[in-house]
Amino acid sequence: MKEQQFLQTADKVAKELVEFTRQADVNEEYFLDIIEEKVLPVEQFFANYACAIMEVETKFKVLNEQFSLKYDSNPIESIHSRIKDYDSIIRKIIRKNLPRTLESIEENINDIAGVRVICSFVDDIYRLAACLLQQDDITLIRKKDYIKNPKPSGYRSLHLIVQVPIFVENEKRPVKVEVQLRTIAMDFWASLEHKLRYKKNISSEMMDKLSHELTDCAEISASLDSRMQNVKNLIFSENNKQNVQ
Ligand code: 0O2
Repeated sequence: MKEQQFLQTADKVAKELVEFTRQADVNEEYFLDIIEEKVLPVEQFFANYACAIMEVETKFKVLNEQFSLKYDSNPIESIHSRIKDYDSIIRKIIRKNLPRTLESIEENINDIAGVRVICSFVDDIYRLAACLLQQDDITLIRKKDYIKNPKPSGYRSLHLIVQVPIFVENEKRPVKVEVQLRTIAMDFWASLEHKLRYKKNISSEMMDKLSHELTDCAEISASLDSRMQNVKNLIFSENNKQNVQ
């Protein structure tokens, strides 16, 4: 999927360039120079992020297997990854008033590569995050805990910006990846809220009312997570008692 997204993005950039050179009526040699100078670095740029996603996904898959052996349950329900599309990157760079260069994008946009890990329980989120961060090739750049401190909208998730090395020929490159860890309930709320937020033709009074309703729903979802966590804790402690007897 992410390889497909990467190819679509690279293809779009290449087509735009072809169109530009066609309209500018430049010769073939000049066109090939431009491809080498402009298109190949863009392709390499996105390929680095696709590789970094593979690295981080593999780390979570390995942790899932190990947890399953140790605790007899899989902490990860699913993993979804994406590369931010070219238009969104450009919109973000314009919004932040940053230079429109690959170097500036690489330095300032932290969520070009995104890995979303959907967990069963809240404690799985913190355990997985701790295990990822203690790996010696992972560097934590930034952590935002929207579970302990939810956003005013009600949004909850643990966000980590990490740097992971990828190995290209003889070179090692650090690449940033945004990891979002959430429970099924947090993901359910965030996905629906995201869909509704972009609905148009809604009056501002109605929008206010709906925002309050969505924040209430987020609290219900948080309470569900907390009750499911309690059920899990009770089952585990009962199990442990039985094993001791
Ligand atoms: P997409 O396509 O979902 O990835 P920064 O990257 O630091 O400049 P910011 O705003 O500080 O930007 O990042 P933040 O708020 O820590 O995380 C942004 C991402 O979190 C969003 O990505 C969403 O995925 C998610 N998110 C944050 N707040 C909400 C919310 O209220 N509702 C929902 N549904 N999701 C939220 P993007 O950029 O929207 O794009």
